[in-house]
Amino acid sequence: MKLVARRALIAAALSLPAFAALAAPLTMGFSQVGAESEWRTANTASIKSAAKEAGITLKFADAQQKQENQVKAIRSFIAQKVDVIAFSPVVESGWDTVLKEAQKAGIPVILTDRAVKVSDPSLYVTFIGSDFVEEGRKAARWLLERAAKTPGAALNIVELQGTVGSAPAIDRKKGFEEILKTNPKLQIIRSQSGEFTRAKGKEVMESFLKQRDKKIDVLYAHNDDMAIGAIQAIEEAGLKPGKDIVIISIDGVRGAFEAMKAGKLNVTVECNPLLGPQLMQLAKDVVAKKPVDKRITVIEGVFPAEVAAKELPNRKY
Ligand code: GYE
Repeated sequence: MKLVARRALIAAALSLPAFAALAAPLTMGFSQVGAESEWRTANTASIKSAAKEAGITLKFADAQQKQENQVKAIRSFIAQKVDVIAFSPVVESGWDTVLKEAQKAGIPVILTDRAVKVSDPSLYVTFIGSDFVEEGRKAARWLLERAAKTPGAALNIVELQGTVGSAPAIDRKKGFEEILKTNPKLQIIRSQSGEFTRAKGKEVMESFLKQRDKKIDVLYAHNDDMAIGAIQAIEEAGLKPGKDIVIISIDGVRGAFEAMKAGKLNVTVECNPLLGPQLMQLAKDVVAKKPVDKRITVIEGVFPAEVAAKELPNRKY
């Protein structure tokens, strides 16, 4: 074919509406939980940079840990007719109505990081995130192994839970208790929410330490930020974190590795926040109506203090 004729053909193809629709960048509405922790900051950065890289137009809304703000954001994404909605639900329940609205508008929904409890699973296409129950089990297994070195010794555990009603708080408690049950000498004596933040973690730990009826041997925090806040409270109470009180937490953020290096935290169970690239690929597949798995999990490890110094330079968040 002559060059001129080929050019004419390409020009005609480019003006076809179907072609234009294919070439148009995909728009994603993303409702984030908030900015409560180091984990969340890394997660947000990963989503924003991956969207850019994938050529996806991202409409990003921070819900400041409030479900009502997430519902508002999702409704506004529906009104703006985005191609796909992704969100990390702050709590598990109460999503049916707004997800039905998205379904009615024909907009697919992808869950990231946290799961929901809905009456109809077709209200979302897929869920990508960690297995929080398994993270709780890993935390307890580490403790059981440590306790096996002093057989028969009783250990009093205090627990700092994440946001009330959130999937990671519910599941990390469940997984931890499931394994803990196998050694009745290990007992949770107090358990309260520290809302996944340093400030609240510190405040709740202070109140645990004030109740002097029982000695605290172990702290299990559902995330590193609360553990870091609690470390401060423990030091202010004149105790040595990591020694007088053994501390176990979850996430594996840089701050936790630094605390382990300083001997103040004993172990962190990894929870990978870098979900952006996978999420963008999923969004493209979902919009293109390719089949995707309903549940996509992330593979993660456990890092005890002994490996902290060696691992720290490799950490990406
Ligand atoms: O562990 C915590 C954050 O949902 C996995 O939320 C996430 C949790 C994470 O605030 O640090």
